[in-house]
Amino acid sequence: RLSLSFTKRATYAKNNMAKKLFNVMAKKETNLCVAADLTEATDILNLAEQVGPYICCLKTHIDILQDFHPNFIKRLKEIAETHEFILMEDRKFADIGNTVQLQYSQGLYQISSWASLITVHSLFGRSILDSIIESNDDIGVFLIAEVSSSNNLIDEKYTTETIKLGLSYESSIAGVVCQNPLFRDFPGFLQLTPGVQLDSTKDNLGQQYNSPEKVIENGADIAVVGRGITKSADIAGSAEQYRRVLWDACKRRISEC
Ligand code: UP6
Repeated sequence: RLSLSFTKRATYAKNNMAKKLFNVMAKKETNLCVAADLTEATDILNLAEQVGPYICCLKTHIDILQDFHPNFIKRLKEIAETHEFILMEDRKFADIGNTVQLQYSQGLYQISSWASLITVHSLFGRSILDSIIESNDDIGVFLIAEVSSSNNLIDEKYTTETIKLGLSYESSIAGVVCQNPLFRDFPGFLQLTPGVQLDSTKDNLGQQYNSPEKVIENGADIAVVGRGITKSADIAGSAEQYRRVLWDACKRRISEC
């Protein structure tokens, strides 16, 4: 997986959204995903406009918005289309199938109607994936196998079983959220790694950061950068810099790129 180009890997992907993501990454030469962890709609839209040219994916936590309105989604989708990036809702679903189905497709946010990619905890097993697929079979799921926060409770068995679960749902799984190269032999899956920053190694609430080079070395195909970019005085300049550093590191890894 690690030495193949993203265009080649698109041909191995069984999930449509993973295919799309690989192709966007190759075309725009970026493996940057920005975490838009802002609480006002206009701030997220401004951020999306500024980082748009440099990202393959914009990741939201839609439930932190103070002023959510369906028009916000409409506008965000337009920006995503203009700049060719994909929307991921980092809802980290974790419940019984019936509840997840409701959380995914109902309520204020109607996530199933706009998010091309979502994150899901493997904790509840197969039923959580069945319930999501039943609501929408054109979704790309990122399963969480490892997390970046210090002293988390995930052990090796949980991580291994998560990968196994993912492999048994190949057509719905776009990839895995993790910190290490856990599935070297499956080039159709993407490794999404959060906890990335150039200037810091941690925050004061348990987040742990690695450098862009380090996460690419650890197998990341896409690196998630939040505050490293959103707190910068020059948002676009900072996104451009992260894109370049990540892509250069990735080019060194990919022999055919
Ligand atoms: N995230 C992590 N670690 C994980 C999984 N997800 O940080 O293991 C998410 C957070 C946040 C983003 O929910 O949206 O990635 C990281 O933001 P930061 O770069 O500002 O720390």
